[in-house]
Amino acid sequence: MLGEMDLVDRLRGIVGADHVLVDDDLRAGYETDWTGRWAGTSKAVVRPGSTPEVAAVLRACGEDGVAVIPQGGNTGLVGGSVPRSERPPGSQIVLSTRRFDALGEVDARAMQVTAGAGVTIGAWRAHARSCGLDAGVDFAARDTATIGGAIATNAGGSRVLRFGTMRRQLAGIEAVLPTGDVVGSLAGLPKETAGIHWPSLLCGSEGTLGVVTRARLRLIPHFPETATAMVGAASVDDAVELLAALRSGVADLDAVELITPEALDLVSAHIGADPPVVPPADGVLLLIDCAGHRDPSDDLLAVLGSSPHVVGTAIASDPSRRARLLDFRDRITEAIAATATALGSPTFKLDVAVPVTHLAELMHTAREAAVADGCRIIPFGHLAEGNVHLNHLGVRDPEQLAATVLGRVAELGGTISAEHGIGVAKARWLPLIRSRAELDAQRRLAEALDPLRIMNPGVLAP
Ligand code: FAD
Ligand code: LAC
Ligand code: ZN
Repeated sequence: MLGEMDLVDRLRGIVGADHVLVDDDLRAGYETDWTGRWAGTSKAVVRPGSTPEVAAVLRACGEDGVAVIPQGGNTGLVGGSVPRSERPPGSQIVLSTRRFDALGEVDARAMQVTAGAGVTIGAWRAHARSCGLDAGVDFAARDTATIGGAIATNAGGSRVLRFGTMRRQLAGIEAVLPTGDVVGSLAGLPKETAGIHWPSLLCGSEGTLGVVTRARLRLIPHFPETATAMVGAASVDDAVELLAALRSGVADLDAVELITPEALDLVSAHIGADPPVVPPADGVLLLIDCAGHRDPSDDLLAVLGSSPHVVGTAIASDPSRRARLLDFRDRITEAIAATATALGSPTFKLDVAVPVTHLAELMHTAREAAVADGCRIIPFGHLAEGNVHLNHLGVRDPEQLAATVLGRVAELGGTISAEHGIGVAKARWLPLIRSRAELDAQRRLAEALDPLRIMNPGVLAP
């Protein structure tokens, strides 16, 4: 074991002294997560600027048995991107990918682009749009969340219904294994059957198997004609019926999102705007987004007009009115965070999904559990994937609340992590949805790739 200064000095030698942050105030922004719930102290924040530098950093940390916490935009909501509070500061570093911010030229013929792991989702989208194309993944943290973080968490967002999660956008990957070996390809072949497919293995591994440095990303057509609707439904079950009608009747359907009255109240106050549709008592709102080469309004209106499940509609196709409608969905998490800050206590977040048929039952369980705890619940989410984000303010007994809700989710055939990842926040509940055999196999795989066990300790590990 080499001394503390030795490792910091060697890291300075690898990435340059300016990119090894050791002062408390310089490290601070990298050491607390977006929610304020998770924080820890590290020996240093290291910011490599090239793939060989990442490899050398991982080798140096391996030699000293120092853990590496990969970090992109630090917008993750499950505590996986910041140092562990229970570990000694000297035993862990943060490896920030923010300097991997290069975007290659758009390959219009292949409809692909190569992006550094530190490129933001918003920059990927803007780059694609500047060439008449678009990005298939989008979510509210777009201007901070990175390609590497989105791959590591297999991020979802609003367009999953049409274009899938981050996994489906991946045509190639370059990553550094904990041993310092570089794997993957950025050639972007649409298909290849030759053993391990690195994008498949690494996507969703939450920084436990290696550091993603670059990715070859698929691009989608840019659909300039849009129609967005805010619609009321009398119940979650009615909303699910309407979802089915939309999926079969609207060819250019991009997103069907769920806004509950609790979320609507909060976001309306936060953005200072009244919603054009008020949900019926015990009902919900749907935010429906369509985009096509031709105006999708007629298709959308035909389905909404013939559905018995619609109670109130506002529709917009011009960009500014559409953006105003989308804000009621996009800015809910921000509104919840502002409320939590005002209350001085972080939100207790669950991110669950069940088959849509069981969504109403799950929502009922979640609301009852919140009443039993005495906390305030703000549910919302991605209706098309049966995915609700359950946000609890002022929770008294998070363990009991989680046991009730996550236990029911598992019974209903759902998942305890639809898109945010397991991180450290959900690790203890992973056995609810993964068998002992699956968890053992996952551990053995991590040990094989990371024999010194330096990558993101505690994440994905019950
Ligand atoms: P970080 O937070 O830095 O890291 C997340 C995880 O990935 C950590 O475990 C980290 O160790 C690992 N990691 C990061 N970079 C790398 C890398 N290069 N190589 C290996 N491992 C790495 N998520 C959704 O899926 N859908 C949404 O709709 C959505 N909306 C959000 C809205 C808001 C307002 C906020 C704050 C978050 C939202 N998120 C959403 C969660 C979050 O933005 C995503 O999980 C995102 O993918 C994280 O990206 P990041 O760059 O911030 O990653
Ligand atoms: C959203 C994040 C929180 O859907 O996943 O807004
Ligand atoms: Zn979400």
